[in-house]
Amino acid sequence: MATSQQPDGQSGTIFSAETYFATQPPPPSLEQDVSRVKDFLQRQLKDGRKVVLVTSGGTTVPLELNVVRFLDNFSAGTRGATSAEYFLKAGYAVIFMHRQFSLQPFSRHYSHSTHPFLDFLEIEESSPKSSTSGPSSRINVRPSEEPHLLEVLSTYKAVQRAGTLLTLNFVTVNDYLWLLRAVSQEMSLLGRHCLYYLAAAVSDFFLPRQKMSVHKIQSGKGSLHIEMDQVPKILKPLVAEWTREGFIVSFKLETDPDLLIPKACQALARYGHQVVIGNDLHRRKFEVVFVSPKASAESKPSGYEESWLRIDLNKNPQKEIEEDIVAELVGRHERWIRDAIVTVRT
Ligand code: 9Z3
Repeated sequence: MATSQQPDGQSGTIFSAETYFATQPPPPSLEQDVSRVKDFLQRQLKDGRKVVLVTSGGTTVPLELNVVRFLDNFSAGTRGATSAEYFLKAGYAVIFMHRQFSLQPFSRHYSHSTHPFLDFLEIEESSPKSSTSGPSSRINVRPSEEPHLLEVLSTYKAVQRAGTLLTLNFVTVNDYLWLLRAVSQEMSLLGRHCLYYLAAAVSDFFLPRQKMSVHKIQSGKGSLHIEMDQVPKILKPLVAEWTREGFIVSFKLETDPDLLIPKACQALARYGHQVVIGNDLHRRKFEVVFVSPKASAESKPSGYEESWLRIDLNKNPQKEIEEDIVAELVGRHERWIRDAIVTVRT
């Protein structure tokens, strides 16, 4: 553990991933989750499917052990849940690791806030004569909603039958880190046939268990001062140690558009993974940028290239940018697998 004065005047402890996992406790459900992941991966391996880990939603940072207050990261889970559906459609098996209660594949179409399902159900009252036995009323789906519901429901049922979607939950940044490490270590079994799609919005700061108040922090002493420590840069061990050959895609969220490309390049230079998808908070639904190392003969990349993906929501309001993001990544992942075969043969 190192104490540092950071460039923006912040001070605090910087945990290495190793120190982090040696000092912070695993979530109670970890063992059970890992055993579900193992079973799932064995099945996919047998069926010869590629597997993608999609992380989705924001992490929390609890301020108390008996948690009443917490810091949260922005994310509804739309990016992750929508992308998971397109990966399933492209033939991938999906481990969907998401923040509890954030959006999920399929049910996202009927979110309680944007499209509450009770609003498209209708009650059909039967006539008193016919109600001698059984319930006197029936529930019908409003006809205008039926085609879409039928499409979503039949895809959902087909995915359930095929057993190609595994859902895991996290709440805190600590749950997220432990789970990400465990799942990626298991997935490394698949070599190049796995893809990591890290869309969750992960806190950069946390409060170590050792510094947390046991009970609810009391008011009455004026302002509240909390010093948080920096969350270890988890992409580093993910790329270098936990996943042997997986194709790793991380997301970079910024609100200052000038920072998007430099920050994406910085992440690639630091961690050496395959793609950073940059998105601006307010433009993320219709514009993203893929930043990746430029191909070169040597093992070190000779700079980075950017490619913008935009959709026109005025022309096609139903279009989801995740459809094009996933199509692009499926192509890149395929080339990544093919390149390895060529390298081994030559
Ligand atoms: C993203 O940038 C996601 O695309 C969004 C999706 C969170 C913007 P919604 O769920 O939003 O559709 O509402 N995710 C990554 C955010 C993040 O925390 N990135 C870290 C960073 O920017 C690196 S891992 O430093």
